[in-house]
Amino acid sequence: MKTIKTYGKTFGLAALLYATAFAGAEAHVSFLDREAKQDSTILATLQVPHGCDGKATTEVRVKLPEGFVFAKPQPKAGWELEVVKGDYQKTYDNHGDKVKTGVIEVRWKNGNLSDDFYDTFVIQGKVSGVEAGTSLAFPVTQMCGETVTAWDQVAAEGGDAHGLKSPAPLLKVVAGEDHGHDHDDMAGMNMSGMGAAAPAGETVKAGDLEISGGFAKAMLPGQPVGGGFFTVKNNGKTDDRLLSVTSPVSGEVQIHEMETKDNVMRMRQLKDGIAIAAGETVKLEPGNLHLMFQKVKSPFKQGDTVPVTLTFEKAGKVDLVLQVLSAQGK
Ligand SMILES: [Cu+2]
Repeated sequence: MKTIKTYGKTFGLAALLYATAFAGAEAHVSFLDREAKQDSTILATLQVPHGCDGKATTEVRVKLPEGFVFAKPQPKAGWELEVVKGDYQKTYDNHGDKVKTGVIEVRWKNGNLSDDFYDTFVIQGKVSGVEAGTSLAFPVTQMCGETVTAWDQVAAEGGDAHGLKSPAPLLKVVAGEDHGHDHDDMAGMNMSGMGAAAPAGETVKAGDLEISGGFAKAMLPGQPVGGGFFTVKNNGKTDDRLLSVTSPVSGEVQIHEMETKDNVMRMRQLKDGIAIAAGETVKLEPGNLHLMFQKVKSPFKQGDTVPVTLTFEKAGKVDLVLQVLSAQGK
């Protein structure tokens, strides 16, 4: 008898093999790479090896320690993202700018990670002002529906972390070899503060719609997700709607909305697309409405172009080319 379980549409053979390979390798929530150099910008990659007593993980919350600054979480397909901002205890220098506030907690919500599977959750950030030899603790709350596991235990000074039942993931800071420029020009940005005006890309007309200023942001190596933006003007007398977007360079393009309220930034997928009312102009821009390219085949580089096909309810399919700007969208 065959026993084949279906785990939802996105899982193929590769995912199953992946899960098998990692099963039992690590019981705790921990970092994939447990060391980070002083004053380096890193992708802190948390591994979630299992759910809660057989139940699927639905939410992962990570508190960021002092000394891990200018943080930016990586959005994940199938999860909503929530970012809490607050004050740092110290002031950090970001290329001459004094930075006192930033992301202090990241929450991936409303997902569904089966207990049988392994996944990673990534936060880019800079290790700053931390002495070599120090371990930074990132307390994690793993939720499986109503069941909550707190990975927040930290061994007392000099104590043994191995004896802890639910240790917080630790990142050990080691001496860096060079203190030169670590090209972290992507650090220090928050996810909403980079609303630079898009340079004029090509303008495309389709029926009553005029689409202009298309651009995408350069992606960092190892980041599988990219953002895309453009402006749509509806010159007509009928409402239209952007229904979906596809691109040959990405496995899936989602339409997202970002919103910041009470220092909490939320990002969610708009499954019904975006309304383009008669006579209105709708702008997709950083920190607001945007396209999110998932499963990108090779990271967008500045100077590249990204072809997309937009499907509108009334205007139909429209081809557009997005210019890839810097990671800041300038
Ligand atoms: Cu998004």
